[in-house]
Amino acid sequence: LGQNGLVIWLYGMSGSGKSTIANAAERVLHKQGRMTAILDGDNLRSGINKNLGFSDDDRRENIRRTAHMAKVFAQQGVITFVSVITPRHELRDMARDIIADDYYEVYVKASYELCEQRDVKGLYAKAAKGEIKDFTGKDSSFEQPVAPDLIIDTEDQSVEDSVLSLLEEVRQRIKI
Ligand code: GGZ
Repeated sequence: LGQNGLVIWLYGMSGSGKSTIANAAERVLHKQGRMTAILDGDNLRSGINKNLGFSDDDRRENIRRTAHMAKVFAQQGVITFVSVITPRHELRDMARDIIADDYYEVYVKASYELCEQRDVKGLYAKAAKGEIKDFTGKDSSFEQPVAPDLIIDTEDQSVEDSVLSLLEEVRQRIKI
C-alpha cells in the first residue's frame, strides 16, 4: 500500500531556525516508520546547485530545482522537509505550482535583529562588514508572507514546541 507523500516547505531568513525544525521533525517521523527526506538549501548549494549564487535569477533556479526534487520524492510517498529561504512571493508561488497538492507552506519567522544576534554561521557579521553581497534581509529583500499554511515564530516558541505544532499539522495532512 502506498503512503501519502507531502512536501513541508519551510522558509524564512538565514538563521531563523528552518533546518533545526526540519531535522527534529524528520527524526520523529522517521522513527515512526515513515519514509522521510530533507532538502536543505545550504547543502544543495554545495552539490546539485553549486553553480548558483544569490541573484534573483539564481535564487529562482535554485527554488525551481529544489521544488522539482521535492515533488519527485513526495510522489513516491516520502515526507519531504525542504528548508530554503524562498525570499519572495513569486518564488513561493512557483514552488506551490510545481508541487501542487503535496505542498504545505511553513513560514519560520524571526526578525533580522534576532537572526543577527544568533548569527550561528557568522554570516550576519560578514554582511554588516559588507563582505556578502545580495544578503537576504539586508541588500536583497525578504517579502513577509501573506497567508502561509502555518507560521512558526521562533522568537517566542521553543524548538520542541515548534516541532510539536508542526507535526500535529503534518499528521492531519497525511492522515496518520
Ligand atoms: C542569504 C546566504 C547568502 C546570501 C550565503 N543571502 O543559513 P545558511 O547560510 O546555512 O543558509 C543560507 C543559504 C541560503 O540558501 P537558500 O538556497 O536557502 O536561499 S534561497 O532560497 O534564497 O535561494 C546562508 C547561505 O546560503 N548564504 N550567501 N547572500 N543566504
